[in-house]
Amino acid sequence: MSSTQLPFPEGFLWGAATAAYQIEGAAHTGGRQDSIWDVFARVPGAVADGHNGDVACDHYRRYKEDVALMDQLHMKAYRFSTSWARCVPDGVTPNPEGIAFYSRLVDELLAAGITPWLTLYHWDLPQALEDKGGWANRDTAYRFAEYAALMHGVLGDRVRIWTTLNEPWCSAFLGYAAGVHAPGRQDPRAGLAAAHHLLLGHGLAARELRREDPDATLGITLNLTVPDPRDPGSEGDRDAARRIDGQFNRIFLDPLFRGEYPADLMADVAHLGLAGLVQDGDLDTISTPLDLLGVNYYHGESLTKDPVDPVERAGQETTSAPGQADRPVSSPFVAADGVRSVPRGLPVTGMGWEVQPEGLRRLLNRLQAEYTGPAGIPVYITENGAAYDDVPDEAGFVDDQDRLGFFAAHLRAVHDAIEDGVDVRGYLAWSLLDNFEWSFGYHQRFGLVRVDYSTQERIPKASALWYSAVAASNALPAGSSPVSPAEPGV
Ligand code: GBH
Repeated sequence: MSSTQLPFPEGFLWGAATAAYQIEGAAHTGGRQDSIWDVFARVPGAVADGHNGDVACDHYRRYKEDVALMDQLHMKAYRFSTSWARCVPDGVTPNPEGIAFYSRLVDELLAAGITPWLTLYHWDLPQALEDKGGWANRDTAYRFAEYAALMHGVLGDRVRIWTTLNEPWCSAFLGYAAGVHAPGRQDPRAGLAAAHHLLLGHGLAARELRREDPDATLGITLNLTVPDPRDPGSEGDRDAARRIDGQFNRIFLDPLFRGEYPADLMADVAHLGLAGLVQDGDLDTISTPLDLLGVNYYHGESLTKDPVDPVERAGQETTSAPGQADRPVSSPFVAADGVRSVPRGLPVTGMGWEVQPEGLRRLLNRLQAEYTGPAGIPVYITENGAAYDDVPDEAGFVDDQDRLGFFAAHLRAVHDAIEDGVDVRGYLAWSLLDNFEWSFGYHQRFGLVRVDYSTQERIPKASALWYSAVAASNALPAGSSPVSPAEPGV
């Protein structure tokens, strides 16, 4: 290895991630019934151009080809999710045919020497459970623990890394408060109830899995942000950053790692009924010790309470997807009236999200200092990646230097964080394949591998070839640009 490379610690886990509804298709095959995303996708204006996951990447049928592709790309681990609506279509009765798909997938991965990393919930609640109130109903947490035990009973002999939820913030607040994700409800009280019941479901499932399988590696994945006040000298901006930190990060981190909701958050949301939902023992269940924290990082936020001036508003880009404009949505921030995120002039991805690798280094340092370090557990990056407007050549090859640069800069930030002393053990790129990007449908492409949706042909992009070489050598090549040193967070 040349001395100009930046090596990662031995055994660093390199891989890629996907989610069931985003890639599988076969939405009405093998006993699968509607999830909340199947139903939401039928709401006019909910998903760009009426796209849905009926076919997606047809991974349900092409999983062998996809595992072979991962193998060629030197992936050591594959993070996938199991579809609750496929495995327990009515929310109560197991569907052996649906579960058998994941058994075949896991066998295929193990035969290729790829570690399966299973996520139990990546947003596809059986619609039958939503009909009974979904995550706003406490019962859903108990159904989730039953589903976890069911899946473990079939796959626990072969799957050793079990993560419960992917990004409960999105499920709760984009799904139940903002209405931009399924089930499309717009009720701040329901958003908070969903957040608590997701945490409870996580805790009940973690306890159950721990009891059945003391040696399993258990965790959860959170999407975390780096909230900075636009003007650190402004009291209003500091309060804006504190509120967003509370409602995005600490609302999950504190119950999980400290067994309590943050006092300032509870004061902010006092009028919305969260305290009344928390029963004796819930926080003990929720803080069941874990073996790892999965972190999904995309970008941070610069926050202010200054009112928008009309000229600035006119120039602001919309973040809603094409085809969504006629469907009014609410804010995911339930007690942060007047708070807004302002662009900092950083480069942006195809989603309009700012590219902010130094935020990842700061986030990892903060977690080590305040949460995972004291708990003595490692962090894994379970998602990080970018959508760009890919332009394939005649052979379908995409020379995505923008995405490659995004990965390089963020991996450099991870490397820096490790040198700072943060215990980061792996990186799972989002995503293996172009796929169904939720409300944006198939318009936004996050894949290392291009998918031609008319032929289902898979063609690795330049970023995939680069990432594969990084994984094979366990090192970043020379010339990966440094990111600015860690600055104090809020
Ligand atoms: C992840 O979520 C998902 O896990 C994955 O399925 C998805 O495909 C991938 O990222 C790409 O989108 O403007 O204040 O409402 C993304 C997490 C959380 C990132 C919300 C953007 C905007 C916050 N997203 N965030 S706000």
